[in-house]
Amino acid sequence: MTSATDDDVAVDPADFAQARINASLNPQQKIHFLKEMLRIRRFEQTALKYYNQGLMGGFLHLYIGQESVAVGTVSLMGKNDHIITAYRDHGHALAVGMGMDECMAELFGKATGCSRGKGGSMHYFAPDKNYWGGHGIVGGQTPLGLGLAYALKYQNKKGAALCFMGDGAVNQGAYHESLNLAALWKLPVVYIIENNKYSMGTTLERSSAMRNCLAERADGYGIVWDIANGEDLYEVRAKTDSAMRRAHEHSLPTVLEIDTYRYYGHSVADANAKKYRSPDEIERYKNHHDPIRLWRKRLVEEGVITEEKIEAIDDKVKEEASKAAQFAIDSPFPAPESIFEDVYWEVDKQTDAGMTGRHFFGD
Ligand SMILES: Cc1ncc(C[n+]2csc(CCOP(=O)(O)OP(=O)(O)O)c2C)c(N)n1
Ligand SMILES: [Mg+2]
Repeated sequence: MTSATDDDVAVDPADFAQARINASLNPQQKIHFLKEMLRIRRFEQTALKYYNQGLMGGFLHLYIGQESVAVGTVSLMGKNDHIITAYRDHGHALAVGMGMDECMAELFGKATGCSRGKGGSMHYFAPDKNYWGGHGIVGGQTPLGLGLAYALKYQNKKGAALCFMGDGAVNQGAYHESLNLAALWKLPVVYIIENNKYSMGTTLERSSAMRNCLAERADGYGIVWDIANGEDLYEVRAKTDSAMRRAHEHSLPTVLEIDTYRYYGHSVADANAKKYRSPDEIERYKNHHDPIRLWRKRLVEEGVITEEKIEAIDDKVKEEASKAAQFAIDSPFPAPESIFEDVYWEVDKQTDAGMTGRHFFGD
C-alpha cells in the first residue's frame, strides 16, 4: 500500500483552497474557523495566567501553536463521527463545542467542570458530543479509538473515529497492535499524528526510526497514509476529508500525520523547556508558521474579513475566556462525600448496559 494519491484530494496539491471540501465554504464558515482557533488560544493563555498563580493543580499541557489541527479536523465531523485524544486535549474539546466555563472550571478542579473537577486538564470528556477524552497514558487512546471504530462498524453506522496522538506515541506497542487490527478488520478509524517534533524534551531525531515520516509505518500494515502541513487549515481539511471519506465509504483506516509545533514547554511545569530547543526556533515558528496568523492573513487577502473585524472577534473571545475564569473561581470544589462517584460509570448508573458492560454497543 502507498500513501494517498493526488486523486484522493483531486486538486493541485499546492492549492488546497480548491479542494471539494473547501471550495464550498462560505465566508461565515471561514470566519468561524478563525474564531474557534482564537478561542482555543485565548482560553489557554488565560488558563496559563491562573496556573502560574497556583490556582490549578496537576499538569497543564498547552495546545498553543497546534490550533489548526483540532479546528480543521473537527470541522468535518458529522453525527456519527467520534473523537478521542491524549492529554493535550483542550483544543479538541473547545472545537467539538464544549463550553469554556466547563473546561476552565475543570482546570480549577471545581465541581462545575466537565469531569466535575476530578479529571483536570488531561481528562476532559463530553460523550454527548462524541468526545471520548482526554487520556494520560501515551498511546493509551489508540486501542480505545479502534474500539470506537469497531462499534461503528458493528452498529452499521457510517462514521469515523478520529484518534489523535503525538509523535512520541507512534513508538508505543498499543498503537501498532491497533494498526494491525484496524487493517485486519477494516475499521473506520483515522489515526492523526500531531507531529510537533518533540516528546517531552526528546526530539524526533532521538526517539524515532524513520523519523522523516512517521505515517509511513502504516505501510507495514497495508494502511493508506498521508502527511499534511498543519499550518494550512485548507490542507488539514482536505486531507482529513479524504481520510474520513475512506472511513465512511469503504470502512477503511488511514494514518494522517499533521506537521505542527507547540510554543510552550511539554507542560507548563517543564523544567527543561529552555534546554532542548532554541528560542530562535520557537520565534521562527511563531513568526512564519503560526496557523492563526496565516489563516488571518489568508482571509483578509481573500476579502472575507477586515483586520478591524478580526480584532473585534478577538476582543470578544478574550472576554469569554476571562468570564470563564471568573465562573471557575466562583464555583465550589466537589463535595468530599462525592469522592467515590464518577470513578466507574457502571457504579454510578445501575443500568442493564452497566451490568453487561455494553454502553457503547447498546441502543
Ligand atoms: C506509557 C507512558 N509513558 C510515558 C509517559 C510520560 N509522558 C507523558 S507525555 C510524554 C511525551 C509524549 O509526546 P508526544 O506523543 O509527542 O505528545 P505531545 O506531548 O508532543 O503532544 C511522555 C513520555 C506516559 N504518560 N505514558
Ligand atoms: Mg510531540
